[in-house]
Amino acid sequence: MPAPIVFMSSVWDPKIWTDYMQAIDPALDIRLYPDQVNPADDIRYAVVWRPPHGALKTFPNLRCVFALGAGVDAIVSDPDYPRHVPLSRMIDDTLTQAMTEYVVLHVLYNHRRQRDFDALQRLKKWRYLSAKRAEDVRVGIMGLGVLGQDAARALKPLGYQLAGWSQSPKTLPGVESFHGAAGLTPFLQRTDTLVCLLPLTPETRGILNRDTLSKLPKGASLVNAARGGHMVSMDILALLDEGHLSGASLDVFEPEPLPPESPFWVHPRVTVTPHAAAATDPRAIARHIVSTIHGMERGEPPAARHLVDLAKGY
Ligand code: NDP
Ligand code: OXD
Repeated sequence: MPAPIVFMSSVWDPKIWTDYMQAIDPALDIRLYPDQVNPADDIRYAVVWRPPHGALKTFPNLRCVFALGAGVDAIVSDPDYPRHVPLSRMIDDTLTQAMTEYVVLHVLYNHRRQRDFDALQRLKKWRYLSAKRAEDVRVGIMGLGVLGQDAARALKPLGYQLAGWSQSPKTLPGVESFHGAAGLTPFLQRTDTLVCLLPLTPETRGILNRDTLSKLPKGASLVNAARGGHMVSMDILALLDEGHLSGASLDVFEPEPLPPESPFWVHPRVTVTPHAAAATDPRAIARHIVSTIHGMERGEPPAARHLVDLAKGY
């Protein structure tokens, strides 16, 4: 009998994922949480996106949890997460490429003043606005992991001065590396366009606040494609109104969906997208999950590259 798998997501339509998984292996026994699951079921694997806290601990024979995305904050923040169970997250070229496209688009959008041109177009005003040369624009990427490194790689040929901030130092060609608490202020002080690609952890929650963003040079712009929980929204709105920030491209919010009354929707210097920077390709996820389950059933461990460090929370 194949090992039973539980699928838990209140956000995604399970059929998309289960169909792709069962197309690869029709024998997979996938049960939807909570309706198709009994406490007595010998559930071995869980495929999850924002699972209800406390739910995973009810499966004593769990061998692996698969996150349907790259960010695992909604899973590791569960105080009852069974910490002996490996958590595998999505690392996939299609996801990485999509995020890189979003970052390049919005770095250019802010640098080339496209928000201003869009406003002028609405007024039918033909007006030239100058932009700095790319080589004079300093882009700083917070988070130099899978996504941050690929974004840096794609921005490099455009000529930007690049730097990144991470927990540990990095050696990446053409990217100045800053790290740790001591590296944050000098990193911010040299950054004209700040791109946030950090995981959301207790250390990074609220990191985009008045104190940190005030260290950016006046007129800097912000691109946040990581998590809404990184932002102190009122601080960002105030810094935009004061002109300290010239613009913000925001893909993620807390809560999501962004409520209709949020000032972000209508702020003239803010570009909102609905957590659309980098959706995961369900076929790629299905291939990864099914091949990992097959390997684990043969006694192989899940691929180390995908494993979350539960102590670090990402
Ligand atoms: P990784 O885990 O590969 O990289 C995280 C990076 O952040 C690492 O460089 C790490 O440093 C750094 N970091 C973590 N904590 C700190 C800290 N306290 N101080 C300084 N640096 C820190 O993650 P990914 O690149 O795969 O993904 C990043 C995030 O992007 C996800 O967690 C998710 O929230 C978001 N995301 C958003 C999507 C969207 O559609 N908007 C889609 C996919 C992901 P070090 O390298 O030293 O460990
Ligand atoms: C992810 C996301 O973390 O889509 O993969 O936000």
